[in-house]
Amino acid sequence: MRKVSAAIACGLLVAAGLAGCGGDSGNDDGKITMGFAQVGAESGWRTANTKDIQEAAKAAGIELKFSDAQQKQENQIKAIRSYIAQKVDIIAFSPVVESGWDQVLKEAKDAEIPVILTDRAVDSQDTSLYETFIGSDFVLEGKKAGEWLVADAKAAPGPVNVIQLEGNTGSAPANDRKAGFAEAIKADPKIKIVASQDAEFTRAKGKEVMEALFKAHPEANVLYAHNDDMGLGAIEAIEAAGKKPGVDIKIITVDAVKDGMTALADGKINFIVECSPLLGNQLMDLAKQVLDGKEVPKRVLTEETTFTQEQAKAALPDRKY
Ligand code: GYE
Repeated sequence: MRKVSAAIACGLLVAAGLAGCGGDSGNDDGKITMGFAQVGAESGWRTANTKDIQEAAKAAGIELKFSDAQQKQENQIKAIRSYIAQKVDIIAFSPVVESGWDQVLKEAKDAEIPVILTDRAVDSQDTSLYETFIGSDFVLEGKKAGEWLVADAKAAPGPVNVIQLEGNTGSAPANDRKAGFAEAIKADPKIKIVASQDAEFTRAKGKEVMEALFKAHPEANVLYAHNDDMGLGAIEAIEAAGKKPGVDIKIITVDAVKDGMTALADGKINFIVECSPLLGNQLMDLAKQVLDGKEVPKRVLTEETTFTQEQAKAALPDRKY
């Protein structure tokens, strides 16, 4: 086990000209233990993210304690508390929702265990409660989705009526993808969101909610889903209603996991905004830097692109997740 305080003390000794802290400043057993509190296993994105984190920890020689919160904040808080009790060296987690973290983050801080936010943000005012936040710009993702629709709607003869399937209520990607999209579609008053509902980022809920919303809004001709999985579930509902996904109802999703990209290449989805789940290597690097007492940027952004149907066909053979 090692502590940041030890790393800092070591830094002071080096600054004072005293040698001998070794490469792994201040550790007692040389091994880093990371407690990772994952959101759940709700989507293809999440499965790829978990696998990537587990593989990256192994490659970096970091011992990983892993927990799955089944999309419940209380489970994640419990997991974090248990990592504190186990005196792990560092905690990383992907917060299910944005609010309600201050107390448990203070407990980690008091125990001198640094915290890295992966993938999703918290809304804590006190940013000293975590070292850094690594992940995507979800507002930008929503904007890219909306901008595609604005461009596509130029050719539309009549109203563009959108059903929106939202990710979990209160989660950073749901909040931000909704806001970015709303901002972008302001450019064309012809585009209206006729219904918008939480479908929990899962395929099953995507199908169920789309069934209900489409029944209530048969005038809908666009679906914007905050992730591929909800979009894929909705495709089943659209087909069951006797409509053609990608043609009668244009579909825009976020993530670009393999199943989503396959549906895009097959013409059932029209546009996907990429969100990369491959955060593992960067996370392990940041953890090592933090534990070595080095300054790390407060925000580390993931780079990502977008895919049309043609681009999906070209990218699919090399898609890793
Ligand atoms: O888009 C969705 C997953 O937080 C970026 O969570 C992540 C989102 C991702 O369930 O598929």
